[in-house]
Amino acid sequence: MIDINAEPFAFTAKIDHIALIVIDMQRDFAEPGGFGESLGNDVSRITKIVPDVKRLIEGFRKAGLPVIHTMECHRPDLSDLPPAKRDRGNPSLRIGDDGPMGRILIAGESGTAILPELAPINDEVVIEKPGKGAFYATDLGEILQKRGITQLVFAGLTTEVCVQTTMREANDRGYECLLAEEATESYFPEFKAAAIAMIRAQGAIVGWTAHVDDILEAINA
Ligand code: C5J
Repeated sequence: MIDINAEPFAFTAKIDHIALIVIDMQRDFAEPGGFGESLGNDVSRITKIVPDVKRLIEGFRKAGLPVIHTMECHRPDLSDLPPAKRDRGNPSLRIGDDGPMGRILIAGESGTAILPELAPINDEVVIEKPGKGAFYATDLGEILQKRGITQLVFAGLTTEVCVQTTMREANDRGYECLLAEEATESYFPEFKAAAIAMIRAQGAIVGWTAHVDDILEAINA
């Protein structure tokens, strides 16, 4: 066991039971022409975290620790897309529509892919999820249980939507959750700050937050 410098207090990492989970680092959220931009967001903030996400992934790989990736996406026939999700708001492109990088957020389309710099390697688990949370309608829970994972380090997009939702799902299922601050981002800086504050408030009510350097130093010690 090793303590990671974290907020609101040290996170005691159990190195045999910890995994990194990288949430939705997909072209559709990070690149012009994708889903994120179709919702009116400025996507330029998102790509700035790629170097920090990359070094976190590489640190886990170097330490021989599991890296799990998630992708928000739907089946081509949209059978896993509730109308309430597809029809909400007034995006320029809806999920399933043809966009410049293929059909928006549809499994197998080039825009739905994970950014090439952060692509999964070898036998890393990739969870395709139709919801914001990675436990909903996926086999993530069984995979973690089988591998004896009880602690999750979180990175990815977006802090207050899919990252926070998955952290809350994980926390309720008994996982200890640590968010890597520089390796997550939102289209709205104030939402990122608020999500970080909410997560670690009230004695880590959802989980801990820590700097990438502190996490890497601990897992590579
Ligand atoms: C959103 C996500 N924001 N991955 N998805 O719709 O956070």
